[in-house]
Amino acid sequence: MYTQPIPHDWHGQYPLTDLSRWKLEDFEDGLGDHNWTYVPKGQKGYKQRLLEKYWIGEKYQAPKLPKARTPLDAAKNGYTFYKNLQAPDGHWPGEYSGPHFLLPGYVIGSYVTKAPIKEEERVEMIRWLFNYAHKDDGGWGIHVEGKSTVFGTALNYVTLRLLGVDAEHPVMVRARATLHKLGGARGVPAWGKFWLSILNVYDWEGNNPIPPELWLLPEWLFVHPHRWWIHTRNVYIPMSFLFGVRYKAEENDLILSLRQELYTENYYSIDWPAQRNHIAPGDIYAPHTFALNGLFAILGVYEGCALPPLRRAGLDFVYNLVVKEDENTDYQDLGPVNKMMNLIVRHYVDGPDSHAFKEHVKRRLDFLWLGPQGMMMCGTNGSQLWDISFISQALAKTGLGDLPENHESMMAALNWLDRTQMQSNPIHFHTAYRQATKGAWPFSTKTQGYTVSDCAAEGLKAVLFLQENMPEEKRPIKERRLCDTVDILLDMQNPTGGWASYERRRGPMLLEKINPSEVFGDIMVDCDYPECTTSVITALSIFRKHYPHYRPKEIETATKNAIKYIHDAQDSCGAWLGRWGICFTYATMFALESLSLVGETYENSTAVRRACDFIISKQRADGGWGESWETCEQLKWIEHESSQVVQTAWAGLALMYAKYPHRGPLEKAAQLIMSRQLPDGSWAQEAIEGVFNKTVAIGYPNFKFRSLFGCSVVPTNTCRSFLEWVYM
Ligand code: LAN
Repeated sequence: MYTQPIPHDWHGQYPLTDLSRWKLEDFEDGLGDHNWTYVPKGQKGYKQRLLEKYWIGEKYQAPKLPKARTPLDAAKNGYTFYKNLQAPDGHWPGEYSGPHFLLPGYVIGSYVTKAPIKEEERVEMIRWLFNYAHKDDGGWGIHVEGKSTVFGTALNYVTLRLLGVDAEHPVMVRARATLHKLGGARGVPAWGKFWLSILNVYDWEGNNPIPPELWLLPEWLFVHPHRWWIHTRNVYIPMSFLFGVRYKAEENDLILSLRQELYTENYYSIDWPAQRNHIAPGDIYAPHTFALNGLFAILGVYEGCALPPLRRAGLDFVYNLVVKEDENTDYQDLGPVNKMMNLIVRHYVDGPDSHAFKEHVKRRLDFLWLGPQGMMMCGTNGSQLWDISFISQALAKTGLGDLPENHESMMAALNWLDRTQMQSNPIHFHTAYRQATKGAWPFSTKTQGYTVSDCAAEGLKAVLFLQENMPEEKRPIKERRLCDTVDILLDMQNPTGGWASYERRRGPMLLEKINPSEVFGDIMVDCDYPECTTSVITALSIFRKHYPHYRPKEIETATKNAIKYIHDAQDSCGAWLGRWGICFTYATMFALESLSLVGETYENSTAVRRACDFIISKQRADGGWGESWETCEQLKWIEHESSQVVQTAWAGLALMYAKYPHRGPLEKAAQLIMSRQLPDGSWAQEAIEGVFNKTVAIGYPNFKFRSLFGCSVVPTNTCRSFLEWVYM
């Protein structure tokens, strides 16, 4: 069915599509969805904008700017360039890639449901995977910078085969050899077992049970799935459905061949039940606990005698949750993993001609992004809100936003924020176990529509700053809507004083003992994070300055409790461990911002002093900081090979919040950032910046554009942006 052959001497070195024909769609609703489309040959060529050329990695022409002499000039130059990357609807599109287990879901899900993948998308996906095959062994890891694992290699090998790459292509031969060296696909971790079973190249008997009946347990039970972290439960909902019906693709030649290619032994002689707890040693991050093995043993016995009416009731229950999730998000779904699983469920139950399945097929595109190395599936449908809120704050606070040449751009950003705030709760609310959304902002788009505490907070800050000098009647976002944000934020605080990501904490930490993922750490409970907590309390405090009459007492108490949590969360090394960025540098910047709110500085606080001493001890001779993503996995500082512009800005901000008394380290940091600025005002992409679930690195390429601005501002207004402070 695929037309273009993949030459055996092509390893992704050059694109097989005409890159100048790719277009990033601008949708009229202005909600910031991302769709890359290919203008077919024969149709009049599309005149690509700098925006597309930049992200695809093609040559673009941007004026060379006068060399910056001061950091403020450098920031000005940075924004002059960055404005070119703003979409007409006001947001800044961008790549959001890194994990290596997302595209396999896209391709397997599309294959088994026969959802078409366009020819140009197909070859660009192949290019991406070829380019990211490890140079040393040809395999893939759990993310782009990780070592080869069975999880990454088996799934991406299969993906390439489904995309039409011949098993004897040299890239495949090499990848297969690595997979076999790692023991073959038998030891693939649980989520890999699941995807391979869907494709019918792994036996369902080799999977630990995921019965949908878990949802029929009484809700007050501490193990009830509605208490799990939203990403975990939303993945296990469709997973349990597909497990419950033992969904599998029909056998065909390719599937039969994959059964030979993936294993080191005869597929038909594998003892499948013995594989349930067999995981390749190099893949394991969260080993099965005694409790988990016990639970699986009980569920295994149950599986042998599951009562059909109960199974039916369980399946109905989770199917309804799938439908509600689809309808709440216009088939976008929470993230890329549950998206593709829900798509299969809807195909299976509702059929290929159903409205639901057709919408799913369309919405898949929102997750695809074309980068310099080819086309990948992103961690979410983008990081739209996250990026726009930080850049808006930085501009407003540096004063650059007030320059006449930036006015239009800032207004476009404000209008995008206006359209993106959620003004009602989900259609299916309590019955879908959802957190309220009225007043919040999501991480990406309004369509996806999930509240995230820190995104709501950063969105609020951005709006407060952008509307600061506007008379009330001119403000697109009126006071009531900002009060709604405050209501939701206050409501989401945990009794411990901190804030989690999507919801208030729903279950005990004990639930981590039954983390079944094997490859991710701490994914069962949405617990407190210094990053989220800081965003929320800084937002509340800025809000309070603007609207002092609205719930001042509650804001004060919430802040006090949050500060206590921040103190409790400090690591013995003096820094804070990051959960969403790398790693000590990231979270320490946030924690010190929190402490600055209550006047804790280097001079008067032991906690702050210890943190600063830690940060200073990691500054490198060139003035920069560089922390490896491996810190997040190993929970101890691991130096990156080189200093990083983005982390240097974070460390600089951390010191700035602390009112670190010596200027030297900050000056050196600013100089490093300036020295890496390119003549057109941009910065080159360096190492990956973000992380999740302890083991998966994910890129935030838009972060570098803010590196010189500093990204946060404390309400007392005493801290200015990094560059201003250093050169005051
Ligand atoms: C994100 C991205 C943003 C991130 C921050 C806002 C930065 C953070 O402060 C709170 C948590 C949040 C919203 C977050 C949670 C987990 C996400 C959604 C991701 C890291 C992006 C991708 C990841 C998601 C879980 C990927 C799909 C993989 C699974 C294991 C289901």
